[in-house]
Amino acid sequence: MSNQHIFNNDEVYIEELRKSFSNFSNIQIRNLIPEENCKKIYSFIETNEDDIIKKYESDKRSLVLDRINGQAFIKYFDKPLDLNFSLFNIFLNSKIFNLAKFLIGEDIFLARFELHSRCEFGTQIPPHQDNAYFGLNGAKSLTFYISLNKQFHNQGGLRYYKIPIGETKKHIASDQPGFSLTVEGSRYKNHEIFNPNYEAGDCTIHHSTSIHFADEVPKNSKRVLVVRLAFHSIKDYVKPDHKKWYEMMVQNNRNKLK
Ligand SMILES: O=C(O)CCC(=O)C(=O)O
Repeated sequence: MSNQHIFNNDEVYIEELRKSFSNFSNIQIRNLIPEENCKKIYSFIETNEDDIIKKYESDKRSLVLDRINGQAFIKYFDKPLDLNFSLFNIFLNSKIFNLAKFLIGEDIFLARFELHSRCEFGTQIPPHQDNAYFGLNGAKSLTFYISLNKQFHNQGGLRYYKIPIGETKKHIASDQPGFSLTVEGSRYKNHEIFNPNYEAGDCTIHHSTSIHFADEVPKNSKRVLVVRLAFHSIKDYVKPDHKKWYEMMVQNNRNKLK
C-alpha cells in the first residue's frame, strides 16, 4: 500500500501516484501551475471584480456572490473561459488532461471549469462526495482543485478523509448555504484526515467519492481563490432520477436555512 500523499509536478503518471489516489481518493501535487500565472489571475479577478459581477449578475446559475460588510465578492463563477480565455487557458494543457485520463483509466472530458473563493467568515463546507452532486452512475470522475494563492487547512482550507475510492454514500440536505448536501451518518469519521496546505499553483486531485470538507474561515484570513476543473469519463452517465432527487435536496436545504 502506498503512503505517499504529496507529489512533485515531475512525478505525475507514476504507479505510486495512482495507488495513493486509489487508497486515499485524493492526492496533492506541488507546483502544477507556475506561480506567476496564478498571481496574474488572482490580481485580474481582484482588479476587475466589480465589472465581472455587473456583467454576469443576472446569470444566477453561473455567478454566486458572498456579501461581506455590504460589499459583494465572487464566491462561485463557472464562466472563467468566457470571461478571459487567454488568461484561463493555461489550465487546458495536456499534462492536466493526460493526468485525469491516467487516474480515471478511461477517456475523459472536461465537465466543469469554475472559479471558487473563500473569504473571511466563509461558512463551513459540510462533508460530502462530489458524486452526490454529479449523480454519475459509475462515479468515474475527479476534480483538480488548484489554489491561486496560499491556502491553509486551519484557515478554512479544504480537508480530506483518507478513504479509498469506493461507493457513493447516501447524502441528505445540509444546513449550510452554498453546499446543499452532506453525507448521512458519521461512520467515515473513523478515517484519518489529510490536511493539505497549498502554495500558489499547488493542487489537490480528488475522486468523486472522496469525502472532503472545510471549516469556517476565520476573521482576517486572506481571501483564497481556486480554479476547479472536473473531468468525467466519456462512458459514464448521469442517473435518470438524479435531477429530481437533487432539486428536492436543494429545497430541503433552503427550508433548513429559513
Ligand atoms: O472550495 C470550494 O468552494 C469547494 C470545494 C469542494 O468541495 C470541491 O472542490 O469539491
